[in-house]
Amino acid sequence: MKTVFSEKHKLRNVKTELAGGELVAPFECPVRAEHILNRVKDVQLGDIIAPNSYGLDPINRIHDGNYVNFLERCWTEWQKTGHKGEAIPIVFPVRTMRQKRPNDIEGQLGYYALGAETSIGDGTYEAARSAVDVALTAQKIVSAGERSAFALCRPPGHHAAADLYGGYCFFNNAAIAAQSFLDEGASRVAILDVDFHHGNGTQSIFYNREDVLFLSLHGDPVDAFPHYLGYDDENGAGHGEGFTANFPMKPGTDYTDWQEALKQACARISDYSPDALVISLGVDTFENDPISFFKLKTDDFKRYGAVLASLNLPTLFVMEGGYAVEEIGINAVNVLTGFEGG
Ligand code: Q9C
Ligand code: ZN
Repeated sequence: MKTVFSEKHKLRNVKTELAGGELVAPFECPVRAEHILNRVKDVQLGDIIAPNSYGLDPINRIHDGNYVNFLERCWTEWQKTGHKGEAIPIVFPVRTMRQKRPNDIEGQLGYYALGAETSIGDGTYEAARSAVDVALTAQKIVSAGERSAFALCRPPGHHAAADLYGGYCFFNNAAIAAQSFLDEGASRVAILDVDFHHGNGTQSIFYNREDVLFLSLHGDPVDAFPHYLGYDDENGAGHGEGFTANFPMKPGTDYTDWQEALKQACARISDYSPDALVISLGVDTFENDPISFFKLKTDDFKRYGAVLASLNLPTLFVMEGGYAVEEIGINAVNVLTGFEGG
C-alpha cells in the first residue's frame, strides 16, 4: 500500500491547547505524524510519496467559501490586534444568540469554532491545506485502480463541518476525498469513521445525502467529545434518511464489544454496495490513549484491518486522531498491515 505524506504537516505546530482550565502542550502534535511515517518505513508498507497540489476547488465542494477565507487570514488578523497568545475563541453564537458573522476577529473565531481547544497559529492554514492535498493524492491512487492507499493526513479532519473548525480539525480531508470519488464518476461512497470521537463534521456534511453512507463508531456523546452529536437516533434526513448510522459506546468498551459494532457497520456497507470506501482512521480507541476511554489493544488494530479488507472494496485510509504518541505508529500501521493480510 502506498502512503502519501507531506512534510508541511510540521507547519501546524501551535504551542497551546486549552484543556482542564490550563494552556497545555497540544495532544495533536507533529511527532504523531513522524512516528506513523517511521512505522510505515519499518514494516516496508510500500512507497511513500509527496502530494500533488489540487488547489481550492475540491475544498470548495465541501466547505463554505467565507469559512475558507477566514482560515486563510485568521492568524494575520489576530496578530494585528496585538494579542500575545495564539488565536483561541472565547465567545460563541449559542442558544438565544444571532447566527450572524461579525466583523471583528474574536467574533469570527467563535462564529466558526465548535470549541476552544484548537488554537490557530502561524502555519496552521498551510498545514491544513497540505493535509487536503495528501488525502486527494491518495484518493486518486485508489480511483486509478489500486486496492488501497494511506493518506497520512495531519492535521486531522473529521470534526470539521462545512463552516466549522475544532477538535484539532480545519478541513474535512475524508469528506473532500469522498466528494472527489463522486466527482470522478463514483455513484456511491461509504465513509466508516473508526476514530474514538464521533465524526460530527463528516456526518453534518453528508446528512441530507444518499450518495454518501456515513457510519461512525465512537465514545457515547453523553460521555465524550464532541458532546453534542453522535447519538444512535441520528440516521440522516430528507434524501439522506437512512444513510447515516451511529454506534455510540460506553466507557471501558473493549474489542469484543467494539467489533460487534464494526460487524454491524460492515453489513450496512455491504448492503449499500459503494464504489469506494473511505476509512476515517483514528487510533485513539487504544487502551492507553490519554484523552479517550475505549480499551483496544495493539493486536486488535491488526484484527480489524483484516475485517475491513473482507469488505473487498477500493479503500482509502485517511489518518484522523490518536494521542498515545509512542504507540501511534504501530497501532495505525497495524490496521494497514492487517488489511493487507500481514
Ligand atoms: N482534555 C480528534 O481525535 N477534546 N480530535 C480533548 C482533552 C478534543 C479529538 C479533551 C478532542 C478532539 C481528531
Ligand atoms: Zn479522535
